[in-house]
Amino acid sequence: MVVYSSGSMPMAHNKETTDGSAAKVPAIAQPLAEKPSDIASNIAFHARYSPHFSPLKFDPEQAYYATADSVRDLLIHRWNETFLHFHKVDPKQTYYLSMEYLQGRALTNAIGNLGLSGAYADALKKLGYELEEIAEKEKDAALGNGGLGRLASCFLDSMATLNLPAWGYGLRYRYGLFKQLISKEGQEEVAEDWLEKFSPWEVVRHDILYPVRFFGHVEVSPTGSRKWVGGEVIQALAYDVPIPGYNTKNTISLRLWEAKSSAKDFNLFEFNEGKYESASQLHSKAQQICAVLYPGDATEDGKILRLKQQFFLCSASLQDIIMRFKERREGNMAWNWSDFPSKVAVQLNDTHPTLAIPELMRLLMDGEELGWDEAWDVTTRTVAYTNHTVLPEALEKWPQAVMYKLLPRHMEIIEEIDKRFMAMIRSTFSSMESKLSDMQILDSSNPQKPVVRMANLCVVSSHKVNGVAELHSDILKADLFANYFSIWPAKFQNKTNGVTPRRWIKFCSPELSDIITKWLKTDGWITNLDLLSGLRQFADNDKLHAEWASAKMANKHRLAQYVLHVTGVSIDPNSLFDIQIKRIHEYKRQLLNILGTVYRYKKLKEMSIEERKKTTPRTVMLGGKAFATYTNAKRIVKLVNDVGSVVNNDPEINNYLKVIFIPNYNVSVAELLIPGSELSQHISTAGMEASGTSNMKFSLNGCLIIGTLDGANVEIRQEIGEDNFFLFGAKADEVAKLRKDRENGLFKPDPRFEEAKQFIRSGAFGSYDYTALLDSLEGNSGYGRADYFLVGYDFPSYIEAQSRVDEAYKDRKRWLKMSILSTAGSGKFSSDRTISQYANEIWDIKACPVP
Ligand code: F58
Repeated sequence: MVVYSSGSMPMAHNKETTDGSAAKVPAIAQPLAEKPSDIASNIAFHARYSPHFSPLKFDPEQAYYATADSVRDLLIHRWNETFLHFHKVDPKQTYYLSMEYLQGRALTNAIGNLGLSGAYADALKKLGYELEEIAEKEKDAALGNGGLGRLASCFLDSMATLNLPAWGYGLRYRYGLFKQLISKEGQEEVAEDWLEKFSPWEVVRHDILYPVRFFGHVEVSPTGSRKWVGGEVIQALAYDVPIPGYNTKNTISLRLWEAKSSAKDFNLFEFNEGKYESASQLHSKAQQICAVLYPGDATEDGKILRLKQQFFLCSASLQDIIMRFKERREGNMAWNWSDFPSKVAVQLNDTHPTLAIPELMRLLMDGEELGWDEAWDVTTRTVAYTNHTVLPEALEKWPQAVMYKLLPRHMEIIEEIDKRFMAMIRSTFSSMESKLSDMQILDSSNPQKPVVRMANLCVVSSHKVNGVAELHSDILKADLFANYFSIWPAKFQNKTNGVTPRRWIKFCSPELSDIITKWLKTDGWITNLDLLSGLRQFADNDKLHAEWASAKMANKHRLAQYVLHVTGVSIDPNSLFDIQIKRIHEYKRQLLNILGTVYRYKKLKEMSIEERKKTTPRTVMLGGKAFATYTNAKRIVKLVNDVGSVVNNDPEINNYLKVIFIPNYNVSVAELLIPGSELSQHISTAGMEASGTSNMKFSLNGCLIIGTLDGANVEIRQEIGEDNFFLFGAKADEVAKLRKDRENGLFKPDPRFEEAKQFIRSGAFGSYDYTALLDSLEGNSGYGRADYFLVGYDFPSYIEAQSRVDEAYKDRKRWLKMSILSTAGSGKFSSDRTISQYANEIWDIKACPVP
């Protein structure tokens, strides 16, 4: 521990005092420090003069905050330079609107991108600390739920790295995604408070404040112009998070909106009368908006709150975008609103920010006095939409009644968009008339529950619509949006997802990264991931094999320590590390994994000791959060834990099989798990996973994949080679017929599948009654039955693919070669590639590097 005494420099206790090193560090502000001694001084300065804790303390936590403050100095400098440069050049800019960002930790990433990891490690040593120990103190910023949120964060890293003029916009949720505790009952959720102390990475912009209205009514003036008035008005205040690019000065912003009420909304009179709640009503309404990510929406109030969140993001962001556009045109008499799309691109990350469309129309028409046609032209040339799911239950449909109540003017605009769209179809594509009811934005087919179909509004109003992997984009064109595709073929694109190689290999697996750099004789692959293909020529090289194996083993040891720490179970680093980490969902089929594992356990039990010795020892790890109200997902979590308790405590078997549920899976945990993995499971029912992105992270880290032909698996397999991918299962185009066959009683379950289910039903894994969960796999029809996700159909081919894995693992040379080829084939899956394609093919923006 290090403390500093008043009047002197930070002082080191214990071993540090013996050589007095920490005592020699003067506390001097050096915001642009890049040398270890200067950095140490700047950290010491922040520990003393930017205090967040009582004086005289310099525990790891204080050291973390002081270190973050020091890094922030340099980020703010670069941020200001970037902002000024963009202001001067005035390029077209992209605004990425997303309800989710899964940023994870920032410290290691920031100093890595700044090229200062070594200097910060040395500086902290002078203060008596190891960088890793300090970095551990940071809480994950988990303002998201899964792949969609993490994709947004990878995209920001790539936008900054590629020097693109771009901004992220989101909400500053007080409580991000819940923390998952695992007890005897299964998953429990507790609030994860990333702001409990504070975040050193955000800067509040007190000058960036916009009013956002809810409820109220529309007033029509004698000239016919319309204005939304009344209701409640909440203020949106900007908090900016710096996003440094890798190896560049460019540092862009993630702007997160916070909801606030103002002092005039506080009724002092009522408060003094003792009416405390009504006196601060608006204050508490404002607090609700950004309180939590995905508040429950079973009730009407819940729905209103979610819609408020969405509108809050859209309205504040668009007011900000318009303000910036106008500010840059000041003094220039010649500008026109039709120039807007040549300066502004708005990307909607799924349908959650759809309200940006009617809000932009409203701001242009009611605020800037444009006519409908002009406003529509500007809006449609500005907005583009990314779809991330084809699951019908995930396609947003808002009750029209709720929308009328909360956003009366926007509903008028949506009605008009719908009306004009239908008229256009009738006049221009009359053959499509029979399809109109599917294509309409307003769906009133159920008069009890008329809804607004947000995806339809997005497709009609965007100039580009994209899916996130080739297969998914094909399904959009052939199925979900087939009617629109037939009238607007040029509108539809594919943008296969990617991940940032900085966070997902360079920083999380430095050992493997160094080996790659050594063999490729360049670190250029970090920003040009295609260079990884250069590893192919060494795929059989024994020296590379030895180095590769030792880096993987070091990562496995690190992971084993972590598993011991969080679960108390010791795992064998010589066993095959098999990992499935993702949100728990029936379509992702964690149930298939655990049923396969149960089957493996049963077969091991039936073997003689000699036979067991010939098997491939495995450690099966699963992790992921189940949405709090998703009952079957929670049952799956419980089952994995129950199976683990039995298997891990079975002395006959636990040298050959361990089953671990990794609690509280998040970005930081993924950074430990992925580098230590050897096999990972991406086993969704074909056609249901839009892309997947962890598959890319695993493959990049030399982990082999067992998977279905779904989402980006298809492209990963193409890139790394069919021989290096353990494929099984039905194909996407077979799924509909298989479901039909089942309905007609034509499905014959494999006896191995029956055996695995029966083993669970027998009570082998404790007294919990799994009937309800297992019954979802039984029967040929009925809600929640008939195995909609085809677990039973795919089970035999899954078990067989797992046997191929076991055999391949026994051949160390073959396995290492496959592992190297996985990394070598991962070049395509850099988010730099994805973002370049968005920039060129959708946004039409160019790099704007700070000189
Ligand atoms: C994910 N969607 C897709 N949605 O499932 C995944 O295949 C894809 O790789 C990823 O997007 C990025 O494109 C996703 O994460 C959500 O989390 C929804 C948020 C709103 C509530 C329902 C889930």
